[in-house]
Amino acid sequence: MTVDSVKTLCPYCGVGCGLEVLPAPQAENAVNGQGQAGNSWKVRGDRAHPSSQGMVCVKGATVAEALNKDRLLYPMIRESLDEEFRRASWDQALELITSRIQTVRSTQGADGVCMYGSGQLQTEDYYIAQKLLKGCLGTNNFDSNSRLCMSSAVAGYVQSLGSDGPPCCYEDLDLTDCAFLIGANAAECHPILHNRLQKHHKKNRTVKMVVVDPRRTKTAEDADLHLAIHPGTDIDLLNGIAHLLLRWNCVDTDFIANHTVGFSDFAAVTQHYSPAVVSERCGISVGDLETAARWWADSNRVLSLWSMGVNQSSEGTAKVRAIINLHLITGQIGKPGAGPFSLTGQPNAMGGRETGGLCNLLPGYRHVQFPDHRAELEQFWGLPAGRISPDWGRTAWDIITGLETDDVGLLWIVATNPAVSLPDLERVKTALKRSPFTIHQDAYYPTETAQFAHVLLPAAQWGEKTGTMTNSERMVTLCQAFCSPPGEARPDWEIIADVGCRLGFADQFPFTNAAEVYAEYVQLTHGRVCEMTGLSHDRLRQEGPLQWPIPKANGKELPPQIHIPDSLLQTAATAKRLYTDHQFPTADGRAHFSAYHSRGLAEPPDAAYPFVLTTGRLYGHWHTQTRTGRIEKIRQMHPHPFLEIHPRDAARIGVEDQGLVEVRSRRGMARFPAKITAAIAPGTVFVPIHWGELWADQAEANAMTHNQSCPDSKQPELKACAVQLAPVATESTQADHALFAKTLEVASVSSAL
Ligand SMILES: Nc1nc2c(c(=O)[nH]1)N[C@H]1C(S)=C(S)[C@@H](COP(=O)(O)OP(=O)(O)OC[C@H]3O[C@@H](n4cnc5c(=O)[nH]c(N)nc54)[C@H](O)[C@@H]3O)O[C@H]1N2
Ligand SMILES: Nc1nc2c(c(=O)[nH]1)N[C@H]1C(S)=C(S)[C@@H](COP(=O)(O)OP(=O)(O)OC[C@H]3O[C@@H](n4cnc5c(=O)[nH]c(N)nc54)[C@H](O)[C@@H]3O)O[C@H]1N2
Ligand code: SF4
Ligand SMILES: [Mo]
Repeated sequence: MTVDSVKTLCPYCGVGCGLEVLPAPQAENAVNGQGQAGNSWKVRGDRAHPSSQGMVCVKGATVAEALNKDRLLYPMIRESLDEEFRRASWDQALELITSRIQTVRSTQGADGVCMYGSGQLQTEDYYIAQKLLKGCLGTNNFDSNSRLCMSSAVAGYVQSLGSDGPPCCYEDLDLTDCAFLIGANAAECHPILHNRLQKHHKKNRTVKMVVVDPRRTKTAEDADLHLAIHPGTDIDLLNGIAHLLLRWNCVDTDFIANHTVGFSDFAAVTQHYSPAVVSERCGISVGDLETAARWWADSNRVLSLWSMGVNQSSEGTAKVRAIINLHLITGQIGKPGAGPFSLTGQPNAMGGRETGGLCNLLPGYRHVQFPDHRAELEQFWGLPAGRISPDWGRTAWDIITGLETDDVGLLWIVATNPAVSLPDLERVKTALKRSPFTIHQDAYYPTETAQFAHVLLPAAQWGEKTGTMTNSERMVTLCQAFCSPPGEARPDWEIIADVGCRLGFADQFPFTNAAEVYAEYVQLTHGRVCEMTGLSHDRLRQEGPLQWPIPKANGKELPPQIHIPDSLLQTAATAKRLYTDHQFPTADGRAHFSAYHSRGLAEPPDAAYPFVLTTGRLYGHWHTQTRTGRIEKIRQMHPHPFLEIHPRDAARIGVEDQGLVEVRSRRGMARFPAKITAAIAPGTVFVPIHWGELWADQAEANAMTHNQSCPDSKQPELKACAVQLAPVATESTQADHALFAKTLEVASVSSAL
């Protein structure tokens, strides 16, 4: 397939920038480094994309460079993990999978089968997987890496507002009077969104920007106020701000009276959070706390933006709800420039939620525990009543414990690399080794997870398949294919549907292309908050990206959204924002305050493990590096992992800049060159998450982390665990760096296929 220019979406972060892809000039279209004939592509920002208006960061700009490197080309199988993989036909591989699923169903029941997916799947892939697992097989054991990412945001929105769905849009970044970023390093992780906010912030001197992060990140450097709280003290801070707003009487009493419930319990809780108490617990000055509260009080429009510093916590849902509480006491929701805005991590984390891609959800923002939701799905899918289980399936972590207890008989991993990204990695790897049958469906080989698989299935990835994704502001983009998949790689939905047919569910999987899958799926959003019955692949191709809610009117599609001038902002607001009428999709139509005290970290530091280790991301790399580790420019940008440590702590443990430090928790250890910096507070250290065992020796962030999770969202506390530090004696720092230069070796391994 060759084309002039194709519009698609960046496959990395949830900002969801539009891309335009063109074939590179012929001269560059030579045979690539791996010896396969491959095209090269030129990527530029799509100026017509409403979310990004032509902007891209380094990841989007370089993504095409990874298309032809180290790809998994054919299905591969082996009987046991100590054997070599051998090439198989699709028919052999899928027959093997089908017969293993049948065996597990008849010996252990359907709940012995698990699929673990990812926010990097397209909506069509997600939908087909829900239909197969939750519908046809009758097990809710589909969970995704969104469990590690967005599940606290989902639970917080559902509990406080009645439904998932961020109510804001990116235009709010241009309209706010106060941006309150908490647990989000947008400058590195949502760079185009951050740039847009900075433009507004720099142009309008009265606009305030607050960043709440234990580290002085690049984002914090751009803020008017950086609250460097101790890890895990967000609820203290948020309740402390509410305490002051109530004390100063700077609350929206009409909004509270007419549109909320639970205010008095919340107000009672905040009484315990005096400035003196909060200042002490969070490690910030009373003056800074008062400034933050003052800006909340004085701003007409407050927009809070949060990400993993909030969600990845053993009280993640409570943190999300504490943020929403502030919006509810001040009436800062459902209007331009305001609202609680969760920044999604992955490009289709939102689509995953819409299609029910967590083990407690069903398509169309439905929940497994509601009988009417299950019945609607069973009927729509043509399945017997009672097929869908009313219970939560296995969460990501429950899959691991299920392997430990032999309750999981088959694990199918799609578009995620859990041998790097799950917490308590030694335990995870031991469990994966026990797995009777693991399938890893991925675009690349090798990956860390492949070594635990019995079957490898080659997936077509970005650029090689057409489907949709939804970004943080509910904008749906058609990601169009512009080249053929390499080898025998196939789109994820097609592989899963093929197995569905082989299992005897051909009636449920009659699809011949992704557009048909989408057409079926959108019907399930009818009347739901995430209504998108007005969307189709054709419409998205013709009109470009569109934001939901977008209903179909009496069988006729509504006119496309048009750009509305600022003078008519209120009209625009109704189309772009949720809850502009202050009616919430709860039983009583009101938003619900929560009243939580902070419980603090699940594993606080103590005498034996005196430091808090926190983890996160760097601007250039994407997660486990399957793409970005293979892009020279990005490797040069971030050549090796490191540990950020405050000068005082470095002196105390006796380590110099770039000297090797051993980090040990109760579960595991790793070693990193020290990066001594006052950007991190004493007592806390930081490591990036990007170096799994393929890319560096003993530099896995998750070797140390634990699995303690939020009771409501089951999202693990990946942002904090207790560690001890010790310098490692080495001959020279140069030698240390050699430890981390594994990338070149890796690049040659896949030629074995
Ligand atoms: N460059 C790049 N961008 C990405 C990704 C990537 O891999 N690389 N991944 C994408 C994905 S999937 C996600 S989920 C997002 C994540 O986006 P972010 O959440 O912005 O990124 P992180 O670095 O994981 O964590 C954010 C910050 O939380 C802070 N933090 C730690 N503990 C606490 C705490 O207790 N309270 C508060 N308030 N803050 C705390 C950390 O210091 C860190 O700076 O990024 C997306 N964008
Ligand atoms: N300590 C700590 N751990 C964390 C985090 C943290 O902040 N701290 N963050 C967590 C979060 S928020 C996230 S989102 C996870 C991310 O963790 P992972 O999901 O494990 O990371 P990725 O490297 O993005 O893995 C995606 C995989 O999908 C493959 N892939 C890409 N496109 C396709 C496709 O179209 N089809 C298929 N089948 N495969 C494809 C890639 O090659 C890659 O192997 O990590 C989590 N783990
Ligand atoms: S900001 Fe996110 S979506 Fe935009 S180009 Fe960068 S990685 Fe891609
Ligand atoms: Mo994420």
